[in-house]
Amino acid sequence: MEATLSQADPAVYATIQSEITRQKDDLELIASENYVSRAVMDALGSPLTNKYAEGLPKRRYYGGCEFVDEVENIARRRARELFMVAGCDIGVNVQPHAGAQANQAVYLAALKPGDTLLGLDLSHGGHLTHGSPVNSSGKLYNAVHYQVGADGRIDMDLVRRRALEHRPKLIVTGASAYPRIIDFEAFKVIADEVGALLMADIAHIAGMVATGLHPSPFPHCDFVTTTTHKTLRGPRGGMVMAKREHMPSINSAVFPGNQGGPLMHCIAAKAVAFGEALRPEFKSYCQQVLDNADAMADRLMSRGFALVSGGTDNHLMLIDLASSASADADLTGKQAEHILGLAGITVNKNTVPGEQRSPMVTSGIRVGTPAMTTREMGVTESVQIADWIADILTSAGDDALQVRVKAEVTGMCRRFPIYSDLG
Ligand code: DSN
Repeated sequence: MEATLSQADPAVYATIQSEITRQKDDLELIASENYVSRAVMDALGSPLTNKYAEGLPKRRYYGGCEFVDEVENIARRRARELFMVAGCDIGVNVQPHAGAQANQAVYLAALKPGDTLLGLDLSHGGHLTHGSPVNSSGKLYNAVHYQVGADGRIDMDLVRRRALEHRPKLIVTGASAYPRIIDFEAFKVIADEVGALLMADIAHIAGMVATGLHPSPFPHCDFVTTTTHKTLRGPRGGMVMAKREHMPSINSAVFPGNQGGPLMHCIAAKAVAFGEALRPEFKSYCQQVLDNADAMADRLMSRGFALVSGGTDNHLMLIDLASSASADADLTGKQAEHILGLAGITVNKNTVPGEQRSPMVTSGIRVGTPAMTTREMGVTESVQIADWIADILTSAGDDALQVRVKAEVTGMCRRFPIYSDLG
């Protein structure tokens, strides 16, 4: 019972050590990833993982919940403080295990099987859980989609036309690969015109919303879902917020509708992360995330790369390789991800609007600044990173260049260390 992980299970311990080294020495540019604080990790690794606590604080199906009740209430209180706007009373459920479960809970609360939901097309920046045919949201519900226009921005006229044509019960806004501000107010006008409920999935932009650097979905939206581990920099997990009148149906959709016992160690870690996000330093961090993305986007464009929508307003950008003057026209997202990975730069391949290739190949890559900014890298480093990306993508197959860039990447990462006492 008292043996440490290294003593009890050297095989698992070794993989964790290798992953710590990878996180320390490689440049993490996956737009949905970040580095949590040691305080968040301490909560995650705590004995709260042992506790069953189905139900809500003071209304549990198990005994011994007095302390986990307290921690869940702290998490709910802090989340409300982060996302509440004046004059709009909201409730919060911090139990969803992930963003997908948060979205499922809203659908279960708002829709019946066969009802229509209208969301952003996956290949135009949407998410699997916004009605993809391979996800339960596209199997259980009649999912229809809107797209971005030729300028790479959500086409609000098309959203309105689709809404008038299909009369959805729920309109879903939010994205997982969309680089521009989302106009929640404009969505609300359309939702009201067709009598639809409105949901925003702010998983990617939650940090900016919490700090006022992106417009809030409240009071326009009925439901707001998020993950807690992207720009919000908390543990992996999800959360649903809703206007107060929807909370009874949201709470029962989370449990018993979708989930069993909540993960109380994750909820404690969410509470810690929300506390961190309420501090003024977190707003400075989110502003730096935006400044870094802006600098990186500008440099990539000046090096001849085409970005979907011609730039970014947020923490991410999408390089459209097929439209980039500088990239080899045949270079796929899969190949780009691979050769950047060899140079210690981690990104993900991503579909782009009008995609001709499969999601496993793609014509684009998604690049984001939340994790590198947590290391305290700034605009100078962002420009250097953009140059490395441009060098690698314009010289596919140049092994010597990959080796040189990899060494420089490691050097930069060591100047901006993380988890100094680990690994
Ligand atoms: N996998 C997340 C992302 O990378 O955006 C969304 O679920």
